[in-house]
Amino acid sequence: MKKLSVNGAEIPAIGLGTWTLDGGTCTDLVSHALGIGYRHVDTAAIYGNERAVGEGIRRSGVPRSDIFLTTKVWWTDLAAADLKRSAATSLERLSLDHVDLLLVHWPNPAIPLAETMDALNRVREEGLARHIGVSNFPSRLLAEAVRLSEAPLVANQVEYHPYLNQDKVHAACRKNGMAMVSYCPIYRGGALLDEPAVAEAAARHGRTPAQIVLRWHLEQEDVAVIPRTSRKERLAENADIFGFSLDAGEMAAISRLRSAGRRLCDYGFSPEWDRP
Ligand code: 1BO
Repeated sequence: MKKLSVNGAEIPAIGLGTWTLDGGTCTDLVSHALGIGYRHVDTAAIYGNERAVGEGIRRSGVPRSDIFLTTKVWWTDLAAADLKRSAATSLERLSLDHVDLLLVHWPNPAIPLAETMDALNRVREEGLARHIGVSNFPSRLLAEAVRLSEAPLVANQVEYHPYLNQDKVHAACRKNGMAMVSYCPIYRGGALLDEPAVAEAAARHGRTPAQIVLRWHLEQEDVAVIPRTSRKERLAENADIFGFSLDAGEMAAISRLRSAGRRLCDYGFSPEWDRP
């Protein structure tokens, strides 16, 4: 499976997103995904499923060292002591001694970013995380986070799909040698998958519309995807996107959908987003 080499990290280009999965379903899906070849799993303290994810990893029998596991610190826990406690508690729940990537889940303007980045670096130094990064950081805040971090940041995980222009964030990630990891990569299905640019490419390649959209992500430099599904049969479909490619015309047609400017995840605590 393709990996992104970014600032010393090797991130499998496709991972399993686990947001909203929990309990036995989550354990089952993580274990099944790893069993069919996934090597990248994404969770977060706020998802409430770290125990289930850890159990899925153990149940899969896949060696821990073969798996790239990400978790995240919630935005209310970004003061130094809270961040350290959050990282340690995540590991307790996962029943693991380290994660591969620890992300600041959302920025928090009420807590100095310098304090947060310093604490993140200390947690990395102590071995709780092999790599560090951020999530939901617009380009201006990403530049600030990079400047404040001793260790290179390896990823910024953001909402990204053909309905949302993330050129500025993508350029900022590339400038700093980082991956951009797309969550909600297929816009939770629905309307996007019926768009003619997507449906026509699907018919031409004999692929599903979801595979076309996931391939659209991977055609872009240093972009990884973490589609979430609660259906086992979809796991194999989502990962089977390496045997074909989209040409420039297909990429452009799908990318034109970004004029819609639709965002799924926007909250009272969201930062000021980049404008296209
Ligand atoms: C509120 C969670 C967004 C994706 O991790």
